[in-house]
Amino acid sequence: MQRTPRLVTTTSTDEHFMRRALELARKGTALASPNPCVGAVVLDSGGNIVGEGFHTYAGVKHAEVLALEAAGEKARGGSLYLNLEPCCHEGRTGPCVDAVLKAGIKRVVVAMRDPNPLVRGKSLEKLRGAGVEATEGVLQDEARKLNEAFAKYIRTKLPLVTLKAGMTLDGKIAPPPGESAYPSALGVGGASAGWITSMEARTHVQELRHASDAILVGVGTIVADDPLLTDRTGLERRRPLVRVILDSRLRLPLESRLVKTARHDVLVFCSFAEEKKKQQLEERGIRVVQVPLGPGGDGRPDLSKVLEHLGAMEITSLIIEGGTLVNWAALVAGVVDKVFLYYAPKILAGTGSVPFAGGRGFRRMSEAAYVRNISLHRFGEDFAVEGYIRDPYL
Ligand code: AOF
Ligand code: ZN
Repeated sequence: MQRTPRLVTTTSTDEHFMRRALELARKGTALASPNPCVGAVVLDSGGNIVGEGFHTYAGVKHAEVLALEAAGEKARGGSLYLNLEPCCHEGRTGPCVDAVLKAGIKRVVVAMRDPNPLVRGKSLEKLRGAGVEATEGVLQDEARKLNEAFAKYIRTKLPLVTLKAGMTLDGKIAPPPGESAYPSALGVGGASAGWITSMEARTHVQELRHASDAILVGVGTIVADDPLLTDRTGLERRRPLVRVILDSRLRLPLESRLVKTARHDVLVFCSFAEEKKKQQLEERGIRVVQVPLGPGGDGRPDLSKVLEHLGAMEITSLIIEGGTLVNWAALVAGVVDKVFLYYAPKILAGTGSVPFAGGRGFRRMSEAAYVRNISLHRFGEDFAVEGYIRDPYL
């Protein structure tokens, strides 16, 4: 009789517990920022889980300290799994590396080094110097992806910028302006008047928003679509999603849904502020910030100044959601770190429909924005391309 070969799945023990640490870390999404998402698992000397923890900014304590506290004396002689190297500096809390040593942990497994310039490998060295076995790099790719916004922010004080758009296969984000059968509340009609992408894709956009600290659109998108720009996942977040509008001449309609729902979570960047309009917006709890015009000569606020301002507010991630001119402005300014582009299996064709990125466009193939390290996703009938124009870790 022929024997059927047994299928053996080989997930190493280290990967198994690191997966759990990452799962815990993800519970910190929208709660840990501007700090990283960190999860920790403590095993006793027999390899049993005796403590777990994850970081939330409001909770202050770092993940490893929570897990060590849960384990108590059982941690002695045991091991610690963490998706991020422990810290070795005095911040809002003391150096975790000392807590690890004090608990008598014999082996530490981390997925990645802490990109924080105050740490960056120092804790691993300290552990090894104290005779603790320290392994790094287990599920590193996943860990780096989870904390890519933190990595960029902690080194540059600027948010990670994701350019997001939903479009047809031929790269159109809306039919010709003014021709929609369903005009928006503000009477113009545009991209949202009849969705391009599927419900599944739009549900995923909500997840992107949930994991982001801020969202930005141009005032043209407010006039055309009257969007709310909110996180509607229903999941808890520590800080509201900051809604940012690029509006060089303060055209933002007072009757827009955005203005009506502003709760100190709306920020308008302008270059020319008419005092009366500024006051009207400020009376409604909207912050108006004047920044110089960008170098593009297109009469738009300087995006790098906008990002500096957001970074100073501890915004670690920003999604740009259009429209066509803002998308172009962001690309040509070189401020885009990554793209998340959703494609619906539709073709609009024609020169009148609105392209993903309008404006002048790059003039030569050699100037084109190059998207690397691509992942493909499926959302119902649609697919999405996620990729990087800049490596957040470089
Ligand atoms: C966290 N949670 O679980 C770990 C972190 O200001 P502090 O004291 O909260 O320190 C924040 C820094 O600590 C952070 O930038 C990162 O380098 C390091 N590790 N942070 O918030 C954690 N392990
Ligand atoms: Zn720490």
